Amino acid sequence: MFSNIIRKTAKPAARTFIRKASNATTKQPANSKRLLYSLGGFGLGAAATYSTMEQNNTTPRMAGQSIYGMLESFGDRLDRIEEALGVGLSVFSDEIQKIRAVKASNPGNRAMKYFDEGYFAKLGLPLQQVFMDIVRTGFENADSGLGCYAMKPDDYETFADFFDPLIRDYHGASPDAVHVTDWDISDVGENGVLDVTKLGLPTLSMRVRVGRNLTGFNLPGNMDRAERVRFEKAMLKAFKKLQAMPEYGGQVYSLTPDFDGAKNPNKISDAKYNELVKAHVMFKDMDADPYLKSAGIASDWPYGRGCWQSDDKQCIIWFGEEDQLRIMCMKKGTKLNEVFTRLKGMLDTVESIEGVKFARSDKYGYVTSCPSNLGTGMRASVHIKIPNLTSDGTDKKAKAIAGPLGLSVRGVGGEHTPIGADGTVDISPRARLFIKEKEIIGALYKGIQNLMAEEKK
Ligand code: ADP
Ligand code: DAR
Repeated sequence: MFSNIIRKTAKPAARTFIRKASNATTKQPANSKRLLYSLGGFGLGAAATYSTMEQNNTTPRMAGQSIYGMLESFGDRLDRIEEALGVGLSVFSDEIQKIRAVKASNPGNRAMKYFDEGYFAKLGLPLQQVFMDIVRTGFENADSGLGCYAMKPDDYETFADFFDPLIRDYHGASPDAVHVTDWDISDVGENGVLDVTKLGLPTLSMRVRVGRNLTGFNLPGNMDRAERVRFEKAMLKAFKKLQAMPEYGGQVYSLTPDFDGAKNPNKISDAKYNELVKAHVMFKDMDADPYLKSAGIASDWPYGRGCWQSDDKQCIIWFGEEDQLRIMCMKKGTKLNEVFTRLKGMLDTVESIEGVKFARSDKYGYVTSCPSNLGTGMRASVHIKIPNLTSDGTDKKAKAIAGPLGLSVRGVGGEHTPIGADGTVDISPRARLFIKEKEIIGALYKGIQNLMAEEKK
């Protein structure tokens, strides 16, 4: 009887309590659990005590001790049942059921594939709450390929038993691979020049972006509105430095309605926002991405979201998207190395600014929200017309050809968007981790060459 009462009344309260406790600390799972059950048990004990007092005409103290003692021993027995079953029957039983179902229905969903109930049961409540936040996108979106986003920069270490095999599976890496950072393209292409005119191609829209996250802040999935605004304010100092440099200058475009009631000097209108999205300068409202939404990355929209763009429009820094920062260079041209090298210069400038320290892992290089972006965080892309490979109006044939060439195909609006009516697609190397930056830009050039050979067949 009590188990049902506890489960029905204490369970939602428990979930709220754990979420708050796990954000506050991940250090005393046992204490939080005791506190959790005691709170739940105490509330019920008070109610049961009152009814017992009336029936037995006893003093509150006597009645309370007998009921409370009973609830406490019940809590201990529930713990032992959970341990015996090797899984938390308490506040996460609904999630565990969903995980079991997706694990069976979608074997390609790597977060579900690598979710181990015995491992989860041993984590303790606050870490279990963080871990559920990490994999929520996976059990809420069964078709996920990864199905997880880190919540804190050190999650890849904290939950290494889960993340490491998942990462090496996705990136096709050996158990002992370690990421190496190297931007030196002097031996790539023709002495570092990668000119698509050599491939018979005209001017293309070229873009190289990296995801970066600062130490000292949660990753976007775990930020609340206050932290998102605090992050934006911290980045304003960095943007100010860039604005003072002639080679950058630039303008901040912010979506944040206000700063705790104070006017936001960089706030833009909806019309300006839509104009910037259309120009591929700003990112789309993330609420439209179910994967990001499940992970909490789209929460508190539009607070703490926006971008800085240089005077010449070629350098852009997003803040508040899937990663805290997306730093990119984009221009129309034929030399891929130009956007690559300009980006490297901007990154060195940004990282030299006081207070800016990019989160890195010894094993995985630069830390990003999604394991797919770890390492370099780099996506190097071109918009290119392939009317033959898209003659059916879809990206199906193009993806079938590009996949084995190590290339991703996206739409003209980026991830999860359709291809252009004229057959324009966004092509980029898929690899981000256990590959050097210089190799990615070289792979883009080689990928374009191979894809165009298929297009001409
Ligand atoms: P990300 O590249 O950061 O992973 P998306 O794929 O959604 O995110 O792309 C973000 C925006 O950048 C979209 O508007 C997309 O069209 C634009 N974009 C990506 N590559 C290019 C490119 N080579 N030229 C112009 N715009 C691009
Ligand atoms: N749909 C998610 C996204 C993975 C890669 N794209 C990112 N990170 N924007 C998945 O797990 O498949």
